[in-house]
Amino acid sequence: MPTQSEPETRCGLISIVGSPNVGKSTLMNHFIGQHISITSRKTQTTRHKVLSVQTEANIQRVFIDTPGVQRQYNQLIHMRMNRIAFAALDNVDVIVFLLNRLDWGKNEEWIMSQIENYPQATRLVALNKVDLMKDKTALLPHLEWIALRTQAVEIFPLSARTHYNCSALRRTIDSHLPRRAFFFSADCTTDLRDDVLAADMIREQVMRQLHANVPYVTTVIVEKMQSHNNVLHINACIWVESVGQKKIVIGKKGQQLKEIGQAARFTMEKLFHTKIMLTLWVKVKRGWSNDENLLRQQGIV
Ligand SMILES: Nc1nc2c(ncn2[C@@H]2O[C@H](COP(=O)(O)OP(=O)(O)OP(=O)(O)O)[C@@H](O)[C@H]2O)c(=O)[nH]1
Ligand SMILES: [Mg+2]
Repeated sequence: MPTQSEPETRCGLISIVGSPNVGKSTLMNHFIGQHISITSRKTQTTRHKVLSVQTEANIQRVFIDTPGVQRQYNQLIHMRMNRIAFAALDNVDVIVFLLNRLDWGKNEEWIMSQIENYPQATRLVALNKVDLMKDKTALLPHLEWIALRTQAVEIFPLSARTHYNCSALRRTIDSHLPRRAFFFSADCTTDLRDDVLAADMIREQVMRQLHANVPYVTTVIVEKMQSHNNVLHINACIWVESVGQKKIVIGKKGQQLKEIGQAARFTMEKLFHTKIMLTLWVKVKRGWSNDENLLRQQGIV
């Protein structure tokens, strides 16, 4: 029961952190019931911190999805992504360390050592993608070891895709949120700028539709976003590193670029609740992933 001086509401910051591709963004999107953070089968899909807010009765959950962190990297962008991810653990109330099933290697050891720098947060561990495990009893002997290794308050085998056990994790998160006033207004869903969200939705399609190396050498910058006669006009540029990559993104007679644009427009229309007119260009800039200005424009600082 709240005391007289304590507010009736609970509110807190929950960071989801882990290796690339373990399902952090899928889990956050499931929790908030919206596709705010982009997802794909490829690693390094999320490049910046994605904050989303969910207000339900007297509880406000502020989720922070983070880029997958990597102990070893050789580009400025990866160094920035690591920095963004760990900075997102500052002052949070709950850290959800997400693993891919029982995968535990040097990267997870390193992430754990970083998480130990944030003792203020309740530490929860979730083993995602257990829908891919035929024999779930194989989990049991490992849960104890992971509990010891991580000193987690609780461990949750779950599936962000099938939603198995996700509500148990959510209930535990709720019980660790402090009694305090809401940080955001009840109708707020994210603090991301619309141009950053739009650029992400375009890059999501690049990640999903193109194969091999191209998604990793691609970035998207929205240059104009303007409403006119109830239509949101968005002009965006897809930056790649070479002329060959530009040809792949455009495709035969522009077909590939058209498909990227159509799918991105579809997700953006749902997100922004309006009709969208999307114009895309592809430009070449060698070494953009080490380019301070382009990274800054995408909020990767
Ligand atoms: N089978 C299965 N696949 C999942 C599950 N959760 C996520 N995935 C898939 O795993 C892939 C990566 O998911 P993301 O949510 O983008 O992973 P992430 O950890 O945010 O990745 P980065 O942002 O690159 O670090 C996608 O293809 C998801 O559909 C799950 O519970 N089960
Ligand atoms: Mg992600």
